[in-house]
Amino acid sequence: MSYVDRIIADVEKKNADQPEFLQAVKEVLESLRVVVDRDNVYEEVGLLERLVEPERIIQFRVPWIDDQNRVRVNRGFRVQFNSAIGPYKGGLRFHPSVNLGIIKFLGFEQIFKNSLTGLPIGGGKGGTDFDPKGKSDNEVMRFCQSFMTELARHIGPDTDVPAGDIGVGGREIGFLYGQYRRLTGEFTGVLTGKGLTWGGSLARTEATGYGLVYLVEEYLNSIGDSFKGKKVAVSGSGNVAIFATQKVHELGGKVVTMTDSNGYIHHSAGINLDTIKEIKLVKRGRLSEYATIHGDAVHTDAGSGKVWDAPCDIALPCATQNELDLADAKTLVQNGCKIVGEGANMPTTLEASLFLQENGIAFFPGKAANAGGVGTSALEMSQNSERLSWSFEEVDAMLKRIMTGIFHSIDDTSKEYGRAGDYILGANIAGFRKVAQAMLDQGII
Ligand code: NDP
Ligand code: 2IT
Repeated sequence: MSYVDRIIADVEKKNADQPEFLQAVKEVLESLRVVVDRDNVYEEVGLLERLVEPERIIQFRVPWIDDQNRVRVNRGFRVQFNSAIGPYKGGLRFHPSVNLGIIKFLGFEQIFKNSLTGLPIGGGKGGTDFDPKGKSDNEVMRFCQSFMTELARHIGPDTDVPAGDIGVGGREIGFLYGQYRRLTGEFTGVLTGKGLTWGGSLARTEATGYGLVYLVEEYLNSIGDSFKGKKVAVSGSGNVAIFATQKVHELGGKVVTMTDSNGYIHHSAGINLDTIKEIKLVKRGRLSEYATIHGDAVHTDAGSGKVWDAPCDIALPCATQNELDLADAKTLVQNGCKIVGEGANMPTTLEASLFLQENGIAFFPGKAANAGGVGTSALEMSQNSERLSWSFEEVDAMLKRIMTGIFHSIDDTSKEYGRAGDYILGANIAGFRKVAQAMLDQGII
């Protein structure tokens, strides 16, 4: 049995109840065969065994009191996966579906993503099964304060720096930061995605969506094309989806769809982002309201059809994991889609991503395509360390450099291994190399 097969079998045995984690590990290890099965050094130092086991898992109780004075209890997690190249870095997800397996998959992906940015950040992720939907601002504040009361003892500006993810935006980061500061008495860069008046970086809010579009644009430029005139299907209507849409529109493309957990809208005239921002960022409402404002847009309930049924040139899944399956991939190919760029983490199932690649679609995995968010978080850390803040234009230019750099790094790596255009392989190997070298250099720890 090869080294990779042995590790996959072992991970399957030990984590049978964590399907998303198994999916993420298998995808990465399949790509690494051509590296680790060629050189015994990795097996000799047990590198893969160490890579798939988090350095530390913290799980904790989060008690809080709701507006009816009832005691509620949620489960909190922080998975500190790998700190070989820098302090743990990765978001916090607040969503009822959160469990340890999901946080582990996200933390594992984060290791390679963070490495691809070229910046010194290790991989981590956290979250809770608390559902911010329908909660008052005061309930969210009390929850965040309780969550941080435990988390604070495990994080720090040089050890572990959390940020946002699904269900965690500027409001939540504010409440979390306030509680950290109150507990420790320190004003440090312990979180990213902070407000602009208290240490946040310009362009961090836009960074994930903008970065996704910068990477895809660099690919398009490399084949003599651009976003101009392209019809784009976007899923999600949160932070990543909104700013991806904004940048597509700036570059002359047209986004025609968006989704939330209740369904999707199709607006062939092009999505009106002002309306989306008002519904989603100001009112925290439902996407279906869009169709009551724009009479020529159609809303389809979840269960009655999927966003990937809409014909498009480029698909940008920006909502959540496994939202694009094999049947969707077949529909996309049939409808003439040419590019899929993952704004979300692992939105495409394994079978779907392989089908897309086999059918000539340029497929950009999330660990490369959505790395602009964490990359800009690392720029926020740099600004906090030097106690300066850079202009929007400076940060945006660095973000663009990071994303074009990632495109060329994964493209070159795919060619180096004789698999030109296999960006899954390119991203996994390019991300792995730097972390593996650091682990080799630092001994068996
Ligand atoms: P938000 O909470 O801002 O938005 C999430 C969007 O996805 C909402 O429209 C939400 O709909 C939808 N969604 C979430 N869960 C589900 C689900 N189970 N089924 C259907 N729809 C769902 O999150 P972000 O935009 O920040 O994150 C989106 C994705 O991007 C995630 O995969 C995240 O991990 C990834 N990502 C985020 C980064 C960031 O900087 N924020 C960086 C890199 C990746 P509804 O409102 O109905 O819940
Ligand atoms: O998945 C991700 O990369 C994020 N949610 C952003 C993490 C960060 O630390 O900015």
